[in-house]
Amino acid sequence: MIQSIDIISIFPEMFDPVLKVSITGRAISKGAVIVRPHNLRDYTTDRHRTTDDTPYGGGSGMVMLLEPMVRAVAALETQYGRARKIVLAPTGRPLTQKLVRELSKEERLLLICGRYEGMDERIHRYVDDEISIGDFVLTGGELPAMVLIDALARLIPGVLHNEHSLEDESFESGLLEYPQYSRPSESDGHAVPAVLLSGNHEQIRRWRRQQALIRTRERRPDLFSAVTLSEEDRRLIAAWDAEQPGRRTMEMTP
Ligand code: 9D3
Repeated sequence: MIQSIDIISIFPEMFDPVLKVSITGRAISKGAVIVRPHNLRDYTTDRHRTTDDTPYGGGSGMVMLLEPMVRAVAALETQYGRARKIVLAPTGRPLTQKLVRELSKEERLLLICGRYEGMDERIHRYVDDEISIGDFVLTGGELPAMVLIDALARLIPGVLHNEHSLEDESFESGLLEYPQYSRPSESDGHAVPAVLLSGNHEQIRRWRRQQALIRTRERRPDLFSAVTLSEEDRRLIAAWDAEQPGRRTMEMTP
């Protein structure tokens, strides 16, 4: 269970608003988790408090200096105890719910955020993992660190009003969620699917399973190909396909 998360960044104040509000803020104010952002500049030793320099071999941009990072890591582990040390970087392993669950079992995390074009490769001698939040380019590791903290905070028991953990398991089982509706039952000519108002819970369960399957096939073929379909799943998919106008069956193919 996570006790504390330390963060090393040149913009520690970026974390303040996020730590105050929402689920993360609630987890922190309840004392469920302690989050401490630290300024990398406090671990520099030169007069200008330098945290970056030009890359050996040339090229554009700047590279985060190794030494301030290493000093910060050492100081924080001495002060607060051993932590699982994670560097946020676009070259890291993709963040998944499975990895979030694994990290949620640690007592302490130490997150290292980079800026500029990247970090000195030797940082890997001092850290346990390198994590990315997806294949898009941000300006630094601060937002990815906040994404990770948010995902971890909602797994702390008592942080969410209703425990989502079982639903999460179903996401981990590999399907997107079914569509949801609330009041009104009709809006601007768009009605809520009648089955959801029927009170027939077995039919509702089947409809939701069918929608989850169809959506996943349409939007996330990568997830869909990894799912093991039950006999019922196959029937629900076949029934959906048969209902769709403009379908082409084998018989129609010349
Ligand atoms: C020219 C190569 N660039 C990588 C595509 C260099 C580079 C750009 C931006 C290196 C670091 C960054 C800042 N991004 C992060 O630190 C980062 C990140 C991201 O940009 N996307 C997804 N996950 C993450 S985790 C850290």
